[in-house]
Amino acid sequence: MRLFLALVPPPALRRRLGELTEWAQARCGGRRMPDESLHLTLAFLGEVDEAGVEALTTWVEGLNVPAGEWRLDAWGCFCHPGILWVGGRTPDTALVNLQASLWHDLETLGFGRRPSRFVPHVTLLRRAPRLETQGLPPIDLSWPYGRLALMRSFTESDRARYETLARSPTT
Ligand code: 2AM
Repeated sequence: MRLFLALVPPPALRRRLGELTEWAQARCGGRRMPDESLHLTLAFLGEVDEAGVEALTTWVEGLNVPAGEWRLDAWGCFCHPGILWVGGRTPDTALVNLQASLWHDLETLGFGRRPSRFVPHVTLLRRAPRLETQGLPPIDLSWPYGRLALMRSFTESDRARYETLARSPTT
């Protein structure tokens, strides 16, 4: 299974991000992320075998994720694949620390794909042909979090779909 660890937005923020996505798509084109798929990836694990899924599930279900609040105040893009995202203007220390601590545990569990850089972002559009972040409206949203999700990604009818396999306890 192709797995990743993510934060899932609370419902009100998900709706707001959905509105922004709709607005951005009208302007930039491309494929929008469905509201129910919006997330922040903290660790991408790639293909994991059955024993790995079991070990990750047990670990996530016992994980203590310190509560925090991520400020979303910037638009950004990965221009070549045409990805438009929202994220923070400055690196969020709590998220950077959380990502590092997750990778510390993951490496102990035998997962070794720690990326060389971490750009916390929420993808809103993919393959957007008219990608530009200039002129998009200012944003300033808050994302309170305290739980982590172990998620599986798969393709269905040429679309990426996500399924939650496990969640850390509420903090
Ligand atoms: P994206 O939103 O920037 O595409 C499931 O695919 C999640 O894992 C998405 O959030 C995706 O980021 C991220 N992802 C997919 N492939 C990845 C890779 N090779 N390295 C890091 N993150 C990846």
